[in-house]
Amino acid sequence: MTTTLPHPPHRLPVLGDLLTADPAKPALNLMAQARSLGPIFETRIFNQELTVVSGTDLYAELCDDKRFGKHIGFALVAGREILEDALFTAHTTEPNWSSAHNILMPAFTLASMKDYHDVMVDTARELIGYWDARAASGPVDVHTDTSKLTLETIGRIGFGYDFRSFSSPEPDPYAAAVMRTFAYAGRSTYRVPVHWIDRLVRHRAIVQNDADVAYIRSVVDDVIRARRANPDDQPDDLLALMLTTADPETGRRLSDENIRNQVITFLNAGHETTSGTMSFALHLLATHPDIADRVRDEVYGLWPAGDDPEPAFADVHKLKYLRRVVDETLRLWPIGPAFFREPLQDTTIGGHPVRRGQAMLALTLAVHRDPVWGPDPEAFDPDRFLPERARTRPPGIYKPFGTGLRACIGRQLALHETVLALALILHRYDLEPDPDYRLEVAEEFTLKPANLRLGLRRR
Ligand code: MNH
Repeated sequence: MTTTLPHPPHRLPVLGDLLTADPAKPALNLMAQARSLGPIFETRIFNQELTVVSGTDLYAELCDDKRFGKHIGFALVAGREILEDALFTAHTTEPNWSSAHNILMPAFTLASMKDYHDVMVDTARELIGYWDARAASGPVDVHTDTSKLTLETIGRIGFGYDFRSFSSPEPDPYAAAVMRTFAYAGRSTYRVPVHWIDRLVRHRAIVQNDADVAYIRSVVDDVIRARRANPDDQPDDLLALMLTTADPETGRRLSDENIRNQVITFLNAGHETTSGTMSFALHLLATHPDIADRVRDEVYGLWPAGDDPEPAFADVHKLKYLRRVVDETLRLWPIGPAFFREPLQDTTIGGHPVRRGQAMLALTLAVHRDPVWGPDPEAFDPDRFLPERARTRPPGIYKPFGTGLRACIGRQLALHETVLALALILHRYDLEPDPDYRLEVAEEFTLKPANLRLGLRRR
């Protein structure tokens, strides 16, 4: 049995692998290191050890909820300081995790998407109106604008909040604060282990973040207070669900403070991820015109060219090729490029002993590009997701939404919103890539295409 794992070269005392780490692009860097270090290796920055798993068999093993669970470490620690035991940052054993999970799950089923469909159509039309007014004067800033779309959608579905992203010239102060806290958490992957040095190094960022967090909390607290004051006048949204429902298993209710943290969690988790998916898909479609043409044929089959589409809920599920485009986009660019796991007991994985509770990373980004995907895993080929081709691959290697109990609760919502928006965009515009643009991927907790601009021509 092997007892020592490979680690990056040039390891130093105290600093560990700091020299070979890349705090700006942690997942991309770990994927590159995995190519030479193999399916399981170990990194250490200061005193923080992390076992990185990128081999397909070991990754599938790490996803077994009977032996491994979600680990709250690294960037999630920074998130937890703000969001405490809300869904994303809770330990699975905390009572608020299962209560919130039980209360909210019914709002995220495929059938529940019917309730959100009209809001999604409205917000997508707002994006298109916004682009109609701008496209003639040059390329649009894709990711900024898809993020406006997804923030509007989750703001309205989540707690009846309209950020006026498309109508107001200035970004909403709440939206701006959310963006900054997100970037802050993304930069907090590794911290200097000495508390006062850490505070000193990050002083300005910490002051700004504290102010942002206080502001975000006050906005949401005000909304909750207003709802409590008018209990009979609840719109049909996630906030109302949390305010009025008890956990069906235990009868527990969520506290107002916890509900506030859940709302903020949904705004964060539900917006940059979905917009990143849309942005990468638009980049891939713009650079693969043959695939964009196939999508357009499918879309025109539902809503003839020239018409103003009236998308029905069921239409979204008829767009099977477009759905494969989205699946393939999330294979190549899983917006959550990795997730943390920990052994529930001392155990071994691939013959290596691992201790209960130690930090392990399931490196989705690398697994999604493993040779098991076929001869050219880097190529954009939506038909990989044809059922007959999917059946030829081992199970458990495609996890853009995480795994098991702690998998993404918003998966159906994200997929419905993404397919719908892309369909309407391709119905309306030809995508004209900037010939000089080379895809540049930024990592701020999630992956996103940096500085992506696209020319849009009304069809
Ligand atoms: Mn989402 C968990 C990816 C959209 C709300 N999400 C996760 C995880 C991944 C993920 C990966 C698991 C993280 C971990 O194990 O630490 N999420 C995505 C992607 C998209 C996405 C790729 C879009 C595409 N997520 C959304 C949307 C919402 C949402 C939309 C809300 C409306 N996600 C969550 C929540 C969790 C989560 C809440 C935590 C669930 C839990 O642990 O119980």
